[in-house]
Amino acid sequence: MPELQIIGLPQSNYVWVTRIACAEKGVSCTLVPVMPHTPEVDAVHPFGKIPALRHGEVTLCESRAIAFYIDHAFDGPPLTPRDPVEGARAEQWISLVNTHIDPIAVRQYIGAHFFPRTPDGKPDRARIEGALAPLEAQIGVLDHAVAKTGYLVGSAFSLADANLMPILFYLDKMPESGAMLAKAAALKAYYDRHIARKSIAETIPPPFPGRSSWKWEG
Ligand SMILES: N[C@@H](CCC(=O)N[C@@H](CS)C(=O)NCC(=O)O)C(=O)O
Repeated sequence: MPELQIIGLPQSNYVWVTRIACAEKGVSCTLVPVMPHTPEVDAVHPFGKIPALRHGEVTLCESRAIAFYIDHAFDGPPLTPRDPVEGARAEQWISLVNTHIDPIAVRQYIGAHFFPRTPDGKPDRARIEGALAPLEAQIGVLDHAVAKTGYLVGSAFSLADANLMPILFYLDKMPESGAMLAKAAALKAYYDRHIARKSIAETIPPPFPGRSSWKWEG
């Protein structure tokens, strides 16, 4: 069996999802920790984004497509329900998180903390302040979504949860969003329970180079 490579920095929430998918399926993978727009990535992704996958002759990009391949090419528990309605609900949540929550939570809010592009390198307060109201509304939506069963879909862990957890990990670490999460009782309980799940706990990325921990120190 050829080696399955996940190509991209482990701190990327989308790379992390694909590593959780491998762990859930019991598929061993080798991480190739490279930045976006490097030759390894550009060889697979037409726009140079991470993650990319290489497995023998198979190359793929886009986290959802990579997770589909991992789910269907290997034995092990299904990553999304095979029931059409429940499966569609999982896809619905993956899409909602990727198209609504990731742009505000990761690209705008977390990006403004970690990659501010300000002259002094300090967090970009304008971008942070601009994200707070939509972020609070989104946390409210997620809090409501997981309140009943403790999962985004049905009553079992699925790729929908795997896709959200890396974002919650970062929101938990940042000051404003950490306070919002602490107040959202159902979502906080959901986060605390699933962050201890083996597939997630074992794939938590190391802090960014130059930082000693994920604790936010400004
Ligand atoms: N839709 C893509 C998004 C991937 C993505 O945005 N990756 C980020 C890192 S988390 C990236 O490569 N950013 C570099 C860029 O946008 O140029 C997926 O699901 O894989």
